[in-house]
Amino acid sequence: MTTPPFAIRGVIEGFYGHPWTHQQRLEMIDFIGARGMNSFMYSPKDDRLLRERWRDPYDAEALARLSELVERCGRHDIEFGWCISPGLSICYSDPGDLAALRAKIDRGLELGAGRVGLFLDDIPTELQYQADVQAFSSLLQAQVALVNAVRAALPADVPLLVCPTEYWGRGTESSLAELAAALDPAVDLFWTGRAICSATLDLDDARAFERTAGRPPMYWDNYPVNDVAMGYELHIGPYRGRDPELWRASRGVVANAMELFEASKIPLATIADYLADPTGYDPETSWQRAMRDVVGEADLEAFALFADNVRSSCLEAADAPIVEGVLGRALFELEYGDADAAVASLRDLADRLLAAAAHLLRGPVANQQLMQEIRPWLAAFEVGAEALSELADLAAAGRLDEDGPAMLAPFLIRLRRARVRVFGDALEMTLSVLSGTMFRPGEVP
Ligand code: LTM
Repeated sequence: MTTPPFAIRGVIEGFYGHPWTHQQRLEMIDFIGARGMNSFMYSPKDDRLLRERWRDPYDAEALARLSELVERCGRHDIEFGWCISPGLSICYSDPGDLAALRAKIDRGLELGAGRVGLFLDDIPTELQYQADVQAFSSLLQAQVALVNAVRAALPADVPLLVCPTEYWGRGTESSLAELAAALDPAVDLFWTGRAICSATLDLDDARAFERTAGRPPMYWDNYPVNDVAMGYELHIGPYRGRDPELWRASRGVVANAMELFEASKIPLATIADYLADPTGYDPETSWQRAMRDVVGEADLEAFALFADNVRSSCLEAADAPIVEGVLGRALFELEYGDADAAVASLRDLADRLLAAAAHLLRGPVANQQLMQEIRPWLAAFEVGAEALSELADLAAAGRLDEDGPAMLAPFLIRLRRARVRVFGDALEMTLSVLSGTMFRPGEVP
Protein backbone atom coordinates (compact mmCIF):
# COMPACT_ATOMS: atom_id res chain seq x y z
CA MET A 1 0.00 0.00 0.00
CA THR A 2 1.34 3.45 -0.89
CA THR A 3 1.77 6.10 1.80
CA PRO A 4 -1.25 8.44 1.99
CA PRO A 5 -0.12 11.92 0.92
CA PHE A 6 -1.88 13.83 3.71
CA ALA A 7 0.26 13.75 6.86
CA ILE A 8 -2.72 14.19 9.21
CA ARG A 9 -5.96 12.37 8.42
CA GLY A 10 -8.69 12.21 10.94
CA VAL A 11 -11.80 13.15 12.79
CA ILE A 12 -12.52 15.94 15.23
CA GLU A 13 -15.35 15.62 17.68
CA GLY A 14 -15.91 19.35 17.52
CA PHE A 15 -19.65 19.83 17.12
CA TYR A 16 -22.21 21.62 19.27
CA GLY A 17 -24.75 19.32 20.91
CA HIS A 18 -24.63 16.16 23.00
CA PRO A 19 -21.05 14.88 23.00
CA TRP A 20 -20.53 11.27 21.98
CA THR A 21 -20.44 8.74 24.79
CA HIS A 22 -17.17 7.22 25.90
CA GLN A 23 -18.10 3.90 24.27
CA GLN A 24 -18.91 5.65 21.01
CA ARG A 25 -15.54 7.40 21.04
CA LEU A 26 -13.75 4.09 21.53
CA GLU A 27 -15.76 2.61 18.69
CA MET A 28 -15.01 5.59 16.43
CA ILE A 29 -11.30 5.24 17.09
CA ASP A 30 -11.51 1.60 15.98
CA PHE A 31 -13.62 2.62 12.96
CA ILE A 32 -11.24 5.29 11.68
CA GLY A 33 -8.16 3.26 12.58
CA ALA A 34 -9.40 0.46 10.35
CA ARG A 35 -9.67 3.00 7.52
CA GLY A 36 -6.16 4.40 7.70
CA MET A 37 -6.88 7.60 9.58
CA ASN A 38 -4.26 8.65 12.10
CA SER A 39 -5.76 11.46 14.17
CA PHE A 40 -8.63 11.77 16.64
CA MET A 41 -9.14 15.21 18.11
CA TYR A 42 -11.27 15.43 21.20
CA SER A 43 -13.06 18.74 21.43
CA PRO A 44 -16.85 18.53 21.80
CA LYS A 45 -18.15 22.06 22.12
CA ASP A 46 -20.47 21.04 24.95
CA ASP A 47 -17.92 19.26 27.13
CA ARG A 48 -17.96 21.95 29.79
CA LEU A 49 -14.53 21.03 31.11
CA LEU A 50 -13.07 22.08 27.77
CA ARG A 51 -14.90 25.39 27.32
CA GLU A 52 -17.17 26.99 29.94
CA ARG A 53 -15.33 25.40 32.87
CA TRP A 54 -11.91 25.08 31.24
CA ARG A 55 -10.12 26.04 34.48
CA ASP A 56 -11.62 23.13 36.46
CA PRO A 57 -9.47 20.04 36.92
CA TYR A 58 -10.60 16.62 35.73
CA ASP A 59 -11.85 14.18 38.33
CA ALA A 60 -10.44 10.66 38.52
CA GLU A 61 -13.21 9.18 36.39
CA ALA A 62 -12.73 11.70 33.56
CA LEU A 63 -8.97 11.10 33.64
CA ALA A 64 -9.48 7.35 33.44
CA ARG A 65 -11.75 7.74 30.44
CA LEU A 66 -9.33 10.03 28.61
CA SER A 67 -6.53 7.64 29.37
CA GLU A 68 -8.51 4.81 27.82
CA LEU A 69 -9.06 6.89 24.68
CA VAL A 70 -5.34 7.57 24.40
CA GLU A 71 -4.60 3.88 24.89
CA ARG A 72 -7.15 2.90 22.23
CA CYS A 73 -5.66 5.42 19.81
CA GLY A 74 -2.23 3.91 20.46
CA ARG A 75 -3.44 0.50 19.30
CA HIS A 76 -4.14 1.96 15.85
CA ASP A 77 -1.20 4.39 15.61
CA ILE A 78 -3.69 7.21 15.92
CA GLU A 79 -2.56 10.44 17.51
CA PHE A 80 -4.87 11.64 20.25
CA GLY A 81 -5.31 15.41 20.04
CA TRP A 82 -6.15 16.93 23.39
CA CYS A 83 -7.80 20.32 22.95
CA ILE A 84 -8.94 23.18 25.11
CA SER A 85 -11.07 26.26 24.37
CA PRO A 86 -10.50 28.88 27.07
CA GLY A 87 -11.50 31.90 24.95
CA LEU A 88 -14.98 32.49 26.40
CA SER A 89 -13.62 33.64 29.74
CA ILE A 90 -9.84 33.75 29.86
CA CYS A 91 -8.25 36.97 31.03
CA TYR A 92 -5.20 37.05 28.77
CA SER A 93 -3.20 39.30 31.11
CA ASP A 94 -3.93 37.33 34.29
CA PRO A 95 -0.99 35.15 35.38
CA GLY A 96 -3.45 33.03 37.37
CA ASP A 97 -5.39 32.16 34.21
CA LEU A 98 -2.19 31.35 32.35
CA ALA A 99 -1.12 29.07 35.19
CA ALA A 100 -4.55 27.36 35.20
CA LEU A 101 -4.30 26.80 31.45
CA ARG A 102 -0.81 25.36 31.70
CA ALA A 103 -1.85 23.08 34.55
CA LYS A 104 -4.77 21.78 32.51
CA ILE A 105 -2.59 21.25 29.44
CA ASP A 106 -0.08 19.39 31.61
CA ARG A 107 -2.84 16.93 32.58
CA GLY A 108 -3.51 16.36 28.87
CA LEU A 109 0.18 15.69 28.26
CA GLU A 110 0.42 13.33 31.23
CA LEU A 111 -2.38 11.35 29.66
CA GLY A 112 -0.22 10.88 26.59
CA ALA A 113 -1.76 13.34 24.13
CA GLY A 114 0.32 13.52 20.96
CA ARG A 115 -0.80 17.02 20.01
CA VAL A 116 -2.32 19.95 21.87
CA GLY A 117 -5.14 22.01 20.38
CA LEU A 118 -5.72 25.54 21.62
CA PHE A 119 -9.02 26.67 20.17
CA LEU A 120 -10.12 30.28 20.03
CA ASP A 121 -13.09 29.87 17.70
CA ASP A 122 -16.60 31.08 18.46
CA ILE A 123 -15.65 33.55 21.19
CA PRO A 124 -16.19 37.32 21.62
CA THR A 125 -14.22 39.23 18.99
CA GLU A 126 -13.27 42.03 21.39
CA LEU A 127 -11.29 41.96 24.62
CA GLN A 128 -13.74 41.60 27.52
CA TYR A 129 -11.70 42.49 30.61
CA GLN A 130 -10.54 46.01 31.38
CA ALA A 131 -7.16 44.59 32.46
CA ASP A 132 -6.71 43.11 28.97
CA VAL A 133 -7.74 46.33 27.24
CA GLN A 134 -4.97 48.05 29.17
CA ALA A 135 -2.41 45.31 28.62
CA PHE A 136 -2.93 44.64 24.89
CA SER A 137 -3.60 46.74 21.82
CA SER A 138 -6.08 44.17 20.43
CA LEU A 139 -7.58 40.72 20.92
CA LEU A 140 -5.17 39.45 18.30
CA GLN A 141 -2.15 40.70 20.23
CA ALA A 142 -3.49 39.15 23.44
CA GLN A 143 -3.92 35.83 21.64
CA VAL A 144 -0.40 36.02 20.21
CA ALA A 145 0.97 36.42 23.74
CA LEU A 146 -1.14 33.49 24.96
CA VAL A 147 -0.24 31.13 22.12
CA ASN A 148 3.47 31.91 22.26
CA ALA A 149 3.49 31.39 26.02
CA VAL A 150 1.76 28.02 25.65
CA ARG A 151 4.14 27.03 22.83
CA ALA A 152 7.17 27.97 24.93
CA ALA A 153 5.91 25.86 27.85
CA LEU A 154 5.28 22.73 25.77
CA PRO A 155 7.91 20.07 25.16
CA ALA A 156 9.50 20.69 21.76
CA ASP A 157 8.21 17.41 20.33
CA VAL A 158 4.54 18.12 21.12
CA PRO A 159 2.94 20.01 18.24
CA LEU A 160 0.59 22.90 19.02
CA LEU A 161 -2.41 23.46 16.80
CA VAL A 162 -4.33 26.71 17.16
CA CYS A 163 -7.78 27.49 15.86
CA PRO A 164 -7.79 31.28 15.37
CA THR A 165 -10.87 33.38 16.05
CA GLU A 166 -10.97 34.09 12.29
CA TYR A 167 -10.68 30.60 10.94
CA TRP A 168 -12.20 30.94 7.49
CA GLY A 169 -11.90 33.25 4.48
CA ARG A 170 -9.82 33.72 1.36
CA GLY A 171 -6.52 33.04 3.10
CA THR A 172 -5.25 36.49 2.15
CA GLU A 173 -6.62 38.48 5.12
CA SER A 174 -4.34 41.01 6.79
CA SER A 175 -5.48 39.75 10.21
CA LEU A 176 -4.19 36.27 9.31
CA ALA A 177 -0.89 37.75 8.16
CA GLU A 178 -0.56 39.78 11.37
CA LEU A 179 -1.36 36.79 13.59
CA ALA A 180 0.89 34.37 11.75
CA ALA A 181 3.84 36.76 11.61
CA ALA A 182 3.78 37.20 15.38
CA LEU A 183 3.38 33.52 16.24
CA ASP A 184 6.13 31.03 16.81
CA PRO A 185 6.57 29.46 13.33
CA ALA A 186 6.18 26.00 14.88
CA VAL A 187 2.52 26.67 15.66
CA ASP A 188 0.03 25.20 13.19
CA LEU A 189 -3.19 26.98 12.29
CA PHE A 190 -6.59 25.51 11.67
CA TRP A 191 -8.59 26.78 8.70
CA THR A 192 -12.04 25.77 7.43
CA GLY A 193 -11.48 27.18 3.92
CA ARG A 194 -13.47 29.93 2.22
CA ALA A 195 -16.50 29.47 4.47
CA ILE A 196 -17.30 27.92 7.83
CA CYS A 197 -18.74 25.04 5.84
CA SER A 198 -16.86 25.15 2.55
CA ALA A 199 -18.35 23.72 -0.64
CA THR A 200 -14.84 23.29 -2.03
CA LEU A 201 -11.30 23.16 -0.68
CA ASP A 202 -8.90 24.19 -3.42
CA LEU A 203 -5.15 23.92 -3.78
CA ASP A 204 -4.98 27.56 -4.96
CA ASP A 205 -6.66 28.73 -1.76
CA ALA A 206 -4.36 26.57 0.35
CA ARG A 207 -1.38 28.11 -1.41
CA ALA A 208 -2.79 31.60 -0.79
CA PHE A 209 -3.10 30.75 2.91
CA GLU A 210 0.44 29.41 2.95
CA ARG A 211 1.80 32.61 1.36
CA THR A 212 -0.07 34.76 3.87
CA ALA A 213 0.54 32.70 7.00
CA GLY A 214 4.00 31.35 6.25
CA ARG A 215 2.77 27.83 6.89
CA PRO A 216 0.24 25.58 5.16
CA PRO A 217 -3.23 25.31 6.65
CA MET A 218 -4.38 22.43 8.77
CA TYR A 219 -7.96 21.87 7.61
CA TRP A 220 -10.83 21.67 10.08
CA ASP A 221 -13.40 20.53 7.56
CA ASN A 222 -16.95 21.21 8.65
CA TYR A 223 -18.47 18.18 6.97
CA PRO A 224 -20.41 16.08 7.92
CA VAL A 225 -21.24 18.20 11.00
CA ASN A 226 -24.91 19.26 11.03
CA ASP A 227 -25.17 21.21 14.26
CA VAL A 228 -26.95 24.51 15.07
CA ALA A 229 -28.73 25.93 11.99
CA MET A 230 -27.94 22.83 9.89
CA GLY A 231 -29.84 20.51 12.21
CA TYR A 232 -32.61 19.85 9.68
CA GLU A 233 -30.14 18.32 7.20
CA LEU A 234 -28.80 14.77 7.48
CA HIS A 235 -25.24 14.79 6.19
CA ILE A 236 -24.71 11.23 5.09
CA GLY A 237 -23.68 11.99 1.52
CA PRO A 238 -20.16 11.34 0.23
CA TYR A 239 -17.24 13.72 0.64
CA ARG A 240 -16.70 15.81 -2.46
CA GLY A 241 -15.35 19.11 -3.74
CA ARG A 242 -11.91 18.57 -2.20
CA ASP A 243 -8.98 19.15 -4.56
CA PRO A 244 -7.08 15.91 -5.25
CA GLU A 245 -3.87 17.92 -4.94
CA LEU A 246 -4.78 19.60 -1.62
CA TRP A 247 -2.14 17.64 0.28
CA ARG A 248 0.56 19.60 -1.59
CA ALA A 249 -0.19 22.65 0.56
CA SER A 250 -1.78 21.43 3.75
CA ARG A 251 -0.75 19.73 6.95
CA GLY A 252 -3.79 17.53 6.78
CA VAL A 253 -7.54 17.35 7.27
CA VAL A 254 -9.72 16.49 10.22
CA ALA A 255 -13.43 16.21 9.59
CA ASN A 256 -15.88 17.58 12.13
CA ALA A 257 -18.49 14.88 12.69
CA MET A 258 -22.21 14.92 13.49
CA GLU A 259 -23.65 14.30 16.92
CA LEU A 260 -25.47 11.45 15.10
CA PHE A 261 -22.81 8.87 15.73
CA GLU A 262 -23.80 5.94 13.52
CA ALA A 263 -24.86 8.22 10.68
CA SER A 264 -21.49 10.01 10.82
CA LYS A 265 -19.69 6.79 9.99
CA ILE A 266 -20.98 6.82 6.40
CA PRO A 267 -19.49 10.16 5.29
CA LEU A 268 -16.44 9.64 7.50
CA ALA A 269 -15.66 6.40 5.69
CA THR A 270 -15.72 8.31 2.39
CA ILE A 271 -13.45 10.97 3.89
CA ALA A 272 -11.02 8.25 4.94
CA ASP A 273 -11.02 7.01 1.33
CA TYR A 274 -10.29 10.49 -0.03
CA LEU A 275 -7.50 11.09 2.48
CA ALA A 276 -5.90 7.72 1.74
CA ASP A 277 -5.92 8.26 -2.03
CA PRO A 278 -7.19 11.70 -3.12
CA THR A 279 -6.35 11.14 -6.79
CA GLY A 280 -8.10 7.80 -7.08
CA TYR A 281 -11.05 8.84 -4.92
CA ASP A 282 -14.49 8.47 -6.52
CA PRO A 283 -17.30 9.83 -4.30
CA GLU A 284 -20.12 7.57 -5.50
CA THR A 285 -18.06 4.36 -5.43
CA SER A 286 -16.72 5.18 -1.99
CA TRP A 287 -20.23 6.06 -0.80
CA GLN A 288 -21.71 2.73 -1.89
CA ARG A 289 -18.93 0.91 -0.04
CA ALA A 290 -19.41 3.07 3.05
CA MET A 291 -23.16 2.42 3.12
CA ARG A 292 -22.58 -1.30 2.68
CA ASP A 293 -20.11 -1.29 5.58
CA VAL A 294 -22.32 0.66 7.98
CA VAL A 295 -25.79 -0.53 6.96
CA GLY A 296 -25.06 -4.08 5.81
CA GLU A 297 -25.75 -5.84 2.52
CA ALA A 298 -29.33 -6.87 3.37
CA ASP A 299 -30.56 -3.31 3.94
CA LEU A 300 -28.36 -1.59 1.39
CA GLU A 301 -30.87 -1.21 -1.44
CA ALA A 302 -33.54 0.38 0.75
CA PHE A 303 -31.05 2.58 2.53
CA ALA A 304 -29.33 3.76 -0.65
CA LEU A 305 -32.69 4.84 -2.07
CA PHE A 306 -33.46 6.77 1.10
CA ALA A 307 -29.97 8.28 1.16
CA ASP A 308 -30.37 9.59 -2.38
CA ASN A 309 -33.11 11.85 -1.04
CA VAL A 310 -31.15 13.41 1.78
CA ARG A 311 -28.10 14.59 -0.13
CA SER A 312 -28.67 18.25 0.76
CA SER A 313 -25.53 19.81 2.21
CA CYS A 314 -22.99 22.49 1.40
CA LEU A 315 -21.13 19.91 -0.69
CA GLU A 316 -23.95 18.80 -2.97
CA ALA A 317 -25.54 20.51 -5.94
CA ALA A 318 -28.41 17.99 -6.24
CA ASP A 319 -30.66 17.30 -3.25
CA ALA A 320 -32.59 14.26 -4.45
CA PRO A 321 -31.56 13.41 -8.03
CA ILE A 322 -33.69 10.28 -8.53
CA VAL A 323 -36.95 11.88 -7.39
CA GLU A 324 -36.18 15.20 -9.07
CA GLY A 325 -35.48 13.38 -12.35
CA VAL A 326 -38.64 11.26 -12.35
CA LEU A 327 -40.90 14.09 -11.16
CA GLY A 328 -39.60 16.58 -13.69
CA ARG A 329 -40.04 14.17 -16.60
CA ALA A 330 -43.43 12.87 -15.44
CA LEU A 331 -44.95 16.31 -14.94
CA PHE A 332 -43.82 17.30 -18.42
CA GLU A 333 -45.23 14.13 -19.95
CA LEU A 334 -48.54 14.49 -18.10
CA GLU A 335 -49.02 17.96 -19.51
CA TYR A 336 -47.53 17.66 -23.00
CA GLY A 337 -46.72 14.04 -23.88
CA ASP A 338 -47.25 10.44 -22.91
CA ALA A 339 -49.50 10.49 -19.82
CA ASP A 340 -49.49 6.68 -19.44
CA ALA A 341 -45.71 6.58 -19.33
CA ALA A 342 -45.74 9.38 -16.78
CA VAL A 343 -48.20 7.51 -14.54
CA ALA A 344 -46.15 4.30 -14.83
CA SER A 345 -42.92 6.03 -13.82
CA LEU A 346 -44.57 7.77 -10.86
CA ARG A 347 -46.18 4.53 -9.71
CA ASP A 348 -42.92 2.62 -9.95
CA LEU A 349 -41.00 5.29 -8.03
CA ALA A 350 -43.67 5.63 -5.33
CA ASP A 351 -43.79 1.87 -4.79
CA ARG A 352 -40.01 1.66 -4.46
CA LEU A 353 -39.92 4.54 -2.00
CA LEU A 354 -42.83 3.17 0.04
CA ALA A 355 -41.19 -0.25 0.29
CA ALA A 356 -37.85 1.27 1.31
CA ALA A 357 -39.47 3.47 3.96
CA ALA A 358 -41.51 0.58 5.41
CA HIS A 359 -38.44 -1.63 5.57
CA LEU A 360 -36.21 0.95 7.22
CA LEU A 361 -38.86 2.08 9.70
CA ARG A 362 -40.45 -1.25 10.62
CA GLY A 363 -38.50 -4.08 9.00
CA PRO A 364 -35.83 -6.29 10.52
CA VAL A 365 -32.93 -3.90 9.95
CA ALA A 366 -29.41 -4.82 11.08
CA ASN A 367 -28.23 -1.38 12.23
CA GLN A 368 -31.13 -0.41 14.50
CA GLN A 369 -29.14 2.31 16.21
CA LEU A 370 -28.71 4.09 12.89
CA MET A 371 -32.44 3.88 12.17
CA GLN A 372 -33.19 5.32 15.62
CA GLU A 373 -30.87 8.26 15.04
CA ILE A 374 -32.32 9.15 11.66
CA ARG A 375 -35.95 8.43 12.47
CA PRO A 376 -37.22 11.99 11.81
CA TRP A 377 -35.79 11.85 8.27
CA LEU A 378 -37.12 8.33 7.69
CA ALA A 379 -40.58 9.40 8.84
CA ALA A 380 -40.58 12.38 6.45
CA PHE A 381 -39.29 10.08 3.71
CA GLU A 382 -42.34 7.89 4.18
CA VAL A 383 -44.70 10.88 4.08
CA GLY A 384 -43.11 11.96 0.79
CA ALA A 385 -43.43 8.44 -0.60
CA GLU A 386 -47.13 8.44 0.34
CA ALA A 387 -47.56 11.82 -1.36
CA LEU A 388 -45.98 10.49 -4.55
CA SER A 389 -48.23 7.45 -4.39
CA GLU A 390 -51.30 9.65 -4.10
CA LEU A 391 -50.02 11.76 -6.97
CA ALA A 392 -49.62 8.63 -9.12
CA ASP A 393 -53.19 7.52 -8.27
CA LEU A 394 -54.67 10.92 -9.08
CA ALA A 395 -52.75 11.09 -12.36
CA ALA A 396 -53.88 7.55 -13.30
CA ALA A 397 -57.52 8.54 -12.67
CA GLY A 398 -57.09 11.82 -14.57
CA ARG A 399 -58.22 13.72 -11.46
CA LEU A 400 -55.17 15.80 -10.60
CA ASP A 401 -56.89 19.11 -11.31
CA GLU A 402 -60.13 18.26 -9.52
CA ASP A 403 -58.84 16.40 -6.47
CA GLY A 404 -55.22 17.60 -6.24
CA PRO A 405 -55.93 20.42 -3.78
CA ALA A 406 -57.88 18.29 -1.29
CA MET A 407 -55.77 15.16 -1.56
CA LEU A 408 -52.23 16.58 -1.79
CA ALA A 409 -52.35 19.55 0.58
CA PRO A 410 -52.32 17.36 3.74
CA PHE A 411 -49.00 15.78 2.66
CA LEU A 412 -47.50 19.19 2.09
CA ILE A 413 -48.54 20.23 5.58
CA ARG A 414 -47.06 17.08 7.12
CA LEU A 415 -43.78 17.56 5.28
CA ARG A 416 -43.63 21.17 6.37
CA ARG A 417 -44.25 20.17 9.99
CA ALA A 418 -41.52 17.52 9.90
CA ARG A 419 -38.86 20.26 9.95
CA VAL A 420 -36.26 18.01 8.37
CA ARG A 421 -34.95 18.25 4.84
CA VAL A 422 -35.85 15.27 2.66
CA PHE A 423 -36.36 15.40 -1.15
CA GLY A 424 -34.81 18.89 -1.26
CA ASP A 425 -37.26 21.37 -2.79
CA ALA A 426 -38.52 19.23 -5.64
CA LEU A 427 -41.37 17.42 -3.95
CA GLU A 428 -42.68 20.33 -1.89
CA MET A 429 -42.68 22.62 -4.93
CA THR A 430 -44.64 20.07 -6.93
CA LEU A 431 -47.17 19.50 -4.15
CA SER A 432 -47.50 23.23 -3.66
CA VAL A 433 -48.34 23.80 -7.34
CA LEU A 434 -50.66 20.80 -7.68
CA SER A 435 -52.56 21.51 -4.47
CA GLY A 436 -52.64 25.28 -4.91
CA THR A 437 -51.21 25.64 -1.39
CA MET A 438 -48.59 28.21 -0.50
CA PHE A 439 -46.87 28.97 2.78
CA ARG A 440 -45.08 32.11 3.79
CA PRO A 441 -41.35 31.91 4.59
CA GLY A 442 -40.95 30.37 8.03
CA GLU A 443 -44.64 29.47 8.32
CA VAL A 444 -45.39 26.09 9.90
CA PRO A 445 -49.07 25.22 9.32
O1 LTM B 1 -15.70 25.47 12.75
C1 LTM B 1 -15.20 25.81 13.78
C2 LTM B 1 -13.74 26.09 13.84
N1 LTM B 1 -15.88 26.00 14.93
C3 LTM B 1 -17.33 25.73 15.05
C4 LTM B 1 -17.61 24.26 15.12
O2 LTM B 1 -17.41 23.82 16.43
C5 LTM B 1 -19.03 23.95 14.66
O3 LTM B 1 -19.31 22.59 14.78
C6 LTM B 1 -19.10 24.38 13.20
C7 LTM B 1 -20.40 24.03 12.51
O4 LTM B 1 -21.48 24.69 13.10
N2 LTM B 1 -18.91 25.80 13.14
C8 LTM B 1 -18.07 26.42 13.95
O5 LTM B 1 -17.92 27.61 13.82
